[in-house]
Amino acid sequence: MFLTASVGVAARAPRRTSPGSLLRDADTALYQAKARGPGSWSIFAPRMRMTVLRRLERETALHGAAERGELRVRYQPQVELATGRVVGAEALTRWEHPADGLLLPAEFIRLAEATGLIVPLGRWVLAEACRQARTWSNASPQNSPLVCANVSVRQLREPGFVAEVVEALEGAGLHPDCLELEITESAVMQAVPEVRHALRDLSRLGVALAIDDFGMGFSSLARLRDLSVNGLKVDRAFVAGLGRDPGNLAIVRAVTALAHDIGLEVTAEGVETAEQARMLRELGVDRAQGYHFARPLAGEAVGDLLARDARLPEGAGPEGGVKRDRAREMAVGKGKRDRPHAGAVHAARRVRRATRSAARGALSVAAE
Ligand SMILES: [Ca+2]
Repeated sequence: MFLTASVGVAARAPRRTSPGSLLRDADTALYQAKARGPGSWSIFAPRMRMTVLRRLERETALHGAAERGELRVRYQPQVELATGRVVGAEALTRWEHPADGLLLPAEFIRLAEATGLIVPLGRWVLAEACRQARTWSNASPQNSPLVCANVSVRQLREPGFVAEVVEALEGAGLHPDCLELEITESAVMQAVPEVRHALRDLSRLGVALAIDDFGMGFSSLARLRDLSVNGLKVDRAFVAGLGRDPGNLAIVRAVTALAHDIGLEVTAEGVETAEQARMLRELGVDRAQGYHFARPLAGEAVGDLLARDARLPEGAGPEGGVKRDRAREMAVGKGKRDRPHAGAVHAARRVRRATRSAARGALSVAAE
């Protein structure tokens, strides 16, 4: 069991503060502290009252948003850099808020994580993504992509999470090889026992695991070898700096080379220009996603790309310029690799995993 404490602090204003309002102010500050995540603290300021009120309203609205049909999942295609083929899609959640309009994950995922609503929300998105992946697979069996779902540490710590994944896969009739779960670097690096066990069980199930936003925590690649991880996604901040900052180029080159050496696949996210795509291709990065290739799309639109065996990018695209979406997306879907047919794809994946295991074994022998 893990216990954390959050603290809200309020100071008594001379002659003006009753004990009741002092407690209420401390409670408001506590609410703010909790919004920052476990183990945080906050000192009361009057402006917090409005912020807390808005947050309470949003929290109330988020309850049951899925049941009311307000949540959508969009899928951002991932391409194999060498060919431009769509090999997967990351599932990204959108909330059509009745009053505030379309909200991106950055506007509600932290709230969902702080309140625990991420658990039912994540479960819903995962089930949706698996169903969509099965639909793609049925329509284009020769070209069925990997669907990638974002998973928070809160979900990973839930005792029944692995069973939920199994239920989502079975409910959709989707092979575990067709699912990749994206886990943030900080979540993996906490490496508490229940997270380690969940990662191990998911890996045994055949689900791929990728480290999301890689580089933000500069975690040790060596440590990833022990955590059942199959790949990593280079954070968009490094991709954005390619061509401008030689330091970023050096980091992406080093991360890619080391990751490949220990059998991890590398995906670049936030690719917005042809120049970035070219540099990433030259560095040997396996997969990429971003507005240069395609923005997040409805499931049917991705299905259309797969059916046509499209190569991305296709022209300028209807959205014209790049609309930056720096939100930490709650994704449920990633790209798959070339899939001449499902059997060959699964076999190829198994070979890659065996290679990774061999690489891990070789490295641990070398270290002894
Ligand atoms: Ca992600």
